[in-house]
Amino acid sequence: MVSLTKRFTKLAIFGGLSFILTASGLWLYWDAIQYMMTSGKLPTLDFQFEEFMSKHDDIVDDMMTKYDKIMKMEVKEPSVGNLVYAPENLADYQRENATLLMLVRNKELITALQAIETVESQFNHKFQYPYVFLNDKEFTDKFKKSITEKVSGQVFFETIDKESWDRPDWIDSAKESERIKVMRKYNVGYADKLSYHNMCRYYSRGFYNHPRLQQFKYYWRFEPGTHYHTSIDYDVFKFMSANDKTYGFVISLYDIERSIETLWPETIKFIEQNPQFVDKNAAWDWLTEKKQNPQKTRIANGYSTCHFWSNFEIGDMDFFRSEAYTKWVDHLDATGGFYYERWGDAPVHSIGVTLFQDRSKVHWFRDIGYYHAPYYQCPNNPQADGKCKVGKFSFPNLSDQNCLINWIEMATDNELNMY
Ligand SMILES: Nc1nc2c(ncn2[C@@H]2O[C@H](COP(=O)(O)OP(=O)(O)OP(=O)(O)O)[C@@H](O)[C@H]2O)c(=O)[nH]1
Ligand SMILES: *[C@@H]1O[C@H](CO)[C@@H](O)[C@H](O)[C@H]1NC(C)=O
Ligand SMILES: *[C@@H]1O[C@H](CO)[C@@H](O)[C@H](O)[C@H]1NC(C)=O
Ligand SMILES: [Mg+2]
Repeated sequence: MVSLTKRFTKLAIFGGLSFILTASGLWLYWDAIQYMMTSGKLPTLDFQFEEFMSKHDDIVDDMMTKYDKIMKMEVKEPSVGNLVYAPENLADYQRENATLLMLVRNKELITALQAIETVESQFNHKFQYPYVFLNDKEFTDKFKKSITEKVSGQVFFETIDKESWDRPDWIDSAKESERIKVMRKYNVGYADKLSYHNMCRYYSRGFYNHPRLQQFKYYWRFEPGTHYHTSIDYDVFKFMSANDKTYGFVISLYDIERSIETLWPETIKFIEQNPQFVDKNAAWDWLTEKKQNPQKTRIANGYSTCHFWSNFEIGDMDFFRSEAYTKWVDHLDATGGFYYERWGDAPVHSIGVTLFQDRSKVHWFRDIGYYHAPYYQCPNNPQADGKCKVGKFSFPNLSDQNCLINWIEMATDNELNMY
């Protein structure tokens, strides 16, 4: 249906004014009917107008041109003047209160080892931060032994208690299966996989209170199968601390709008009841942007769906433990949205860190080369391993998923001066 719409619109541009009116009229009509049928609501004129006016392909081209230009500029490391480099003598090194963190299944041993190898060789052998591995099941001896042999720092293997991991009993299973059916119809990835819902919920509102993680302030989350393309010679945790950052990311994407239809309305409900938690420098414009993918913003009921991809993130868990974030995610959880929809931890983190604190606390690690299928961040960094093409983002058909430029243009005053 989308391609039919697109074709109509394209034809119209070449076919003269009368055809433009017919085709766009049809488009609005068609889209509005679909929207009403699936949501049971009337479409808002505001979004209809935005979609009518937006020239999707031109906007995407423009964004990718800007992206390419920025990624091709040479960067090495943040130009803050307070970086701490790898010590000569690790025995005396005063580390930040931080850990590397991976939630992982026993069967992911091989891909976990690959990820550890790049984290070790690009960063951690120089600093030897500890690792925490979390699992909802017991780790096997084989898993623990293989991992322990690969890491330079101290290592903890921890099990997650069922209370924090499992789907709560009060979730209405009839409603859940009904909603899963709808999401499947819209191809929402992992909609019918319970463990995935549990994982997203746990990464949204659980991990930072795990007894083992309570002893740490900062975490660097990483995932099996990911790759770090650049050598990182400064201590990223000390960078966060010295520069008053609470959240760092590399890739920023739009989300599957059908997975988070009520995340934003529930958030608005929460802040109407708790306005004191909203920071005066929250990233409103960024959160509600609707130019590049207006249909996403509409289906997500006002949230652009743009988020920081969380499979690599460096964060301050004391922020996640704060009253604002805690009360908000408890509110979210009580709606059942982690099961009736398929809320990801990435949009939850992203909304939290840009709404309840000054947006300047978020840092784009522009210097770090990174890959998690199917997306790259591949900067022009002399410290790169040369295994990704500078500026490469993904397959060209995924270019419209990139919203990093929104962050640079709408949410920060000085992002490009950080390097
Ligand atoms: N222990 C445990 N870890 C899980 C489970 N599901 C996911 N994970 C971990 O949670 C993280 C995110 O899961 P992924 O399956 O990579 O999710 P994703 O990145 O959205 O999807 P992919 O594109 O398939 O990588 C990874 O570190 C997984 O190893 C689970 O049921 N148990
Ligand atoms: C590390 O941070 C956590 C969370 O803020 C805190 O409870 C703990 O005492 C800190 N540890 C050290 C050694 O400072
Ligand atoms: C995008 O292109 C890649 C490779 O050309 C293909 O494998 C993938 O299925 C395409 N994805 C979509 C969403 O069209
Ligand atoms: Mg993954």
